[in-house]
Amino acid sequence: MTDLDLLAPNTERLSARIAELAGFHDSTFPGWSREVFSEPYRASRQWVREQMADAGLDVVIDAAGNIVGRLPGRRGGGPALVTGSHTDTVRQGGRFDGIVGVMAGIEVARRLRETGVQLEHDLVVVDFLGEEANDFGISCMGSRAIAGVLRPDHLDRTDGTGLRLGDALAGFGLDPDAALRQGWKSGDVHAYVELHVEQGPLLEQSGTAIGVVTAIAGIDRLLVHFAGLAGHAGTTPMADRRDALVSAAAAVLTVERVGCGAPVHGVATSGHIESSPGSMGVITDEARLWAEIRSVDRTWLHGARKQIVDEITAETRARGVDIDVDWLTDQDPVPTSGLVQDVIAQAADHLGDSWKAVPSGAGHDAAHLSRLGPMGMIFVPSVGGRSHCPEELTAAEDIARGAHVLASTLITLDRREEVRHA
Ligand code: HGY
Ligand code: MN
Ligand code: MN
Repeated sequence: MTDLDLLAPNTERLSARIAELAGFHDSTFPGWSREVFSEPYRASRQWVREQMADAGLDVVIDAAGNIVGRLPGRRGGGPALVTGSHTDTVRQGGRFDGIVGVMAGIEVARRLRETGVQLEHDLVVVDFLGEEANDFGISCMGSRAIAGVLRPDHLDRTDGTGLRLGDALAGFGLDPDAALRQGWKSGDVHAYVELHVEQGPLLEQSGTAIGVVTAIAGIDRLLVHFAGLAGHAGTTPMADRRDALVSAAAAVLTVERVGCGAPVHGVATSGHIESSPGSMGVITDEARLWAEIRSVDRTWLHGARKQIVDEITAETRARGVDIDVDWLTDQDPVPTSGLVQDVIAQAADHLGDSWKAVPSGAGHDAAHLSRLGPMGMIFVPSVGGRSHCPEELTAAEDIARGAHVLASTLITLDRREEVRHA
């Protein structure tokens, strides 16, 4: 039996820990809600910290709230093998998105200690703070800080209540100013590999066990402000109206039409509309629309940005409504390391798992970690391709299979002197 086989995860333990973490959720919502800065999230961070310590990791919480566990390697210090993901959820989310990557990383640490296998490089397992899209419009808060791309203007973003992100971080016991300065150096990372549920249908539809991720989609999120003219819904002739809500609704259809026109992987989604005064009998004078476009194809993404703004602006102004567009994020697509892809595929082959190359339509912390070193991602199937909903589900044996491929990939990368940032 080789080391690669030695590190098979304890499936029951891994499954039980994932279920235990799901217990930290806001039960006033259907499904599983553990949004960033929420009380269930605060309580869960202490539990994750204890899990890491119990697995033999030296744990620190950095200024941005990332939980960073380190298992010293034979060489001690130097570039580390890094894995991890996030444990925050979307509102009414599921039990596996992100969680699987953090718990599998902790399970790898446990198996290293139980088997006595010692790595050359330190193993670092990270639970990144606030990966999900949130009311501040800034996802991947913690991994941006680690990658050194969390900016002062990000901290000035406010949520719907006017709370600044910087103040929310401080209220969570963190140090936002220090978070701006805590970026890791590129020499800190030998390689980064993240296990994640696919959140889409490709693996299940093809009956494939492992996804070797080729690229992570770029995500551009926008907030559109519509300013019309309030008036009486009963006496104002239709032709004289400047209805902000109608303009926002037309914009929702334009966003959908742009997404449907993508010749390659490209999608466009409207997530939320707010309107005021929001009363029957009153023509809406203010509306706001939050939307996003995503693609692994940079050219389409940039073209879609322009197309959406041009078309929404033209149709809004034609209704006599004023418009203002704020781009909240402009995250370009990120290719994964070809070398890490090959190592993941070899590990799957060695373990007898079917695999296929797949793009990630979802965004991930890995996109930011790729600034620090060679990055790869391993997907396991999502039942029905569902995610970001209570029905999100990945079978325990599929998670264990992914954790085993993760362990084998890390061991193989550990033995390579240099993992080219290819
Ligand atoms: O929204 C996403 O793409 C990821 O699940 N945070
Ligand atoms: Mn995720
Ligand atoms: Mn997610």
